[in-house]
Amino acid sequence: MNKPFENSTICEDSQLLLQKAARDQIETVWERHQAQQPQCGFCEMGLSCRNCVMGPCRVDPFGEGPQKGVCGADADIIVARNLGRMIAAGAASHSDHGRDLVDVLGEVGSGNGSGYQIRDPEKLKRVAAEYGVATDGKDDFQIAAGLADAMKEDYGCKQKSITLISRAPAKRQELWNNLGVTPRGIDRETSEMMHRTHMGVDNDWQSLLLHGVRNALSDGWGGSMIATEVSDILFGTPTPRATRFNVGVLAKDQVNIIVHGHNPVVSEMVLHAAQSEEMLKLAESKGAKGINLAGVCCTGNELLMRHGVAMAGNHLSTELVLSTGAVEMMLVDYQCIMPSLATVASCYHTKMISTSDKARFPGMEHQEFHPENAAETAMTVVRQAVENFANRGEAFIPVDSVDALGGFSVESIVNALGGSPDPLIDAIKAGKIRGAVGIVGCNNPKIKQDHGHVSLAQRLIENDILVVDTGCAAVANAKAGFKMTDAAELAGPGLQEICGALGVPPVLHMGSCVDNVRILVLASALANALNVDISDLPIAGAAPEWYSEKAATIGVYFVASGVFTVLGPMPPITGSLNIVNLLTEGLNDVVGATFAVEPDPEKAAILIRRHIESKRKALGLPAEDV
Ligand code: SF4
Ligand code: MSK
Repeated sequence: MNKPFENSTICEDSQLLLQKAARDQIETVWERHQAQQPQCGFCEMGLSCRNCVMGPCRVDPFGEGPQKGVCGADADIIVARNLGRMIAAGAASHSDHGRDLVDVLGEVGSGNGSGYQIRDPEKLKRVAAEYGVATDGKDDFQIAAGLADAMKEDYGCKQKSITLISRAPAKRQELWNNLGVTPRGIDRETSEMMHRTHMGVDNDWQSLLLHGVRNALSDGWGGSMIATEVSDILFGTPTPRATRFNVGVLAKDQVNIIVHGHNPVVSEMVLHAAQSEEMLKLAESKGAKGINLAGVCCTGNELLMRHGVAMAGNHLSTELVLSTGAVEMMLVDYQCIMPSLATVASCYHTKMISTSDKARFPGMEHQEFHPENAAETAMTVVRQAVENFANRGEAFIPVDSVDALGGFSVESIVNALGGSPDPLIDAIKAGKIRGAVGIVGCNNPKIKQDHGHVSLAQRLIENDILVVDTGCAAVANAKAGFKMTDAAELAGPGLQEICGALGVPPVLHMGSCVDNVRILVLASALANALNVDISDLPIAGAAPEWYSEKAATIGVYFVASGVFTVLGPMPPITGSLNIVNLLTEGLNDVVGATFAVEPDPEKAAILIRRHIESKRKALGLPAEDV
């Protein structure tokens, strides 16, 4: 007999909590997705436009109705403009997150960042040197102030190109220069995309897409890379550490606080407050055995990477975590936070707190965090959470958590390899590891929760392909048990041997969504060591369950950096065959990599294995037929 909700999710905790949510009459993302059926076919194909009020317009894909919008834009132009705006929104989101961190770095440098510190002074100096910021005779605070100013320049348009693009292999930089897609300023490229897609500006679909590449690169090698580097400087560069996953990380006898969103600026402070003597004593006085801070989505991944904080779930689990009735407070910052959460929380005792001026939610209490008040505000909200413990009704925590290892920054991977990428390269050359794949991105109710991530990861590791992952994919693979060191038993013999020798699992957690840039840096290190371009490496990317505009941008900067990338859900481009052909074939001649779209993870695994073996062959390494 089928288990209830097994068509919605492969996760036992989600299946059991969906039953509980149904009993409690909680509406979830799956029901709302069902209620939207059938979704608009014009929009799914990218063929609708509402960029001006002569419209909205749509182009008939069957050739019977209108073939042009009121302004005369055809299917190619409309699809390209829509995709361009999607990339711009994704780049703006991650890069604005990066800017918030740069602001905190600047405040710390000028002595106003109460509670924030420089946790990785060595990285501060290393990145400062890349930016040409003088460090001799200066203390960490002066260097931080100088680096923050230099990074702010990257957001504007005073330079010819953004600074960290120099981390890419020389051949890749040259290719970007020749194509005219080297990003000039982070904000500039996003702003220019909005300009180009205004009615009557850029009406050449190829030129629009080329700017989409430049815009995405401004995020991948700009805003997101700054976000990751500054997070490491302020909060520490991750090192491997033990942690736990799934809704079983909630504690029946403790105050449970969940952090949700993306920016560690808030969650780091909440963690410190939750660990303070004062709050622990208060919790004890209220009959709780402690304060249990756990995460969902990427702000949770940030804390996991640096502190081993446990993760209760990924994107599609966020409502279900609340339906346990065991959460005293959920604090949110921004991105991927469903507006429905406050409604779900209102059915239980859970307090919902929004913390960012730029992300407000109906039904949530707003407690704004700024560098100068963050430490104090964190204590205030944690106190409220502890006081709310007395209001908890019956809690339903239906599963035990799964153990895992997280915290694989590029630095910690290189350390695990003994200080250089050479052992990894030797293992790839010898064929013990066939190649490496980054599995990234979200959940999407169009795909059974975690099925895409987990099935793909399983097929890859059993074929000796090392998997690195981030974001909600990383949570999915950890829930499935792939991040325990003994998960190496699930890998093929070559990967198993390497994992055993290094004491690492076959799937390495590299962090949050902005941390996809760690994968770019690792790929560059491998390419430089082999004296080839990234597009020559036996590597690939996959976003099996993506939903977000940010994921679209990540996909474009991966491909533009030379990484073949397989998407699960189809992006809204099928209204233009020209654009489908360019993205899935033509880009190979332009950037040496393409997209593929394959929702079935078994077939996606075959596509990726074929690609990896073809790259091995081209490098003169032993290759197999797939
Ligand atoms: Fe219609 Fe053109 Fe306006 Fe778009 S920009 S809504 S296609 S008139
Ligand atoms: S949180 S962008 S659902 S990975 Fe980064 Fe998850 Fe995707 Fe949000």
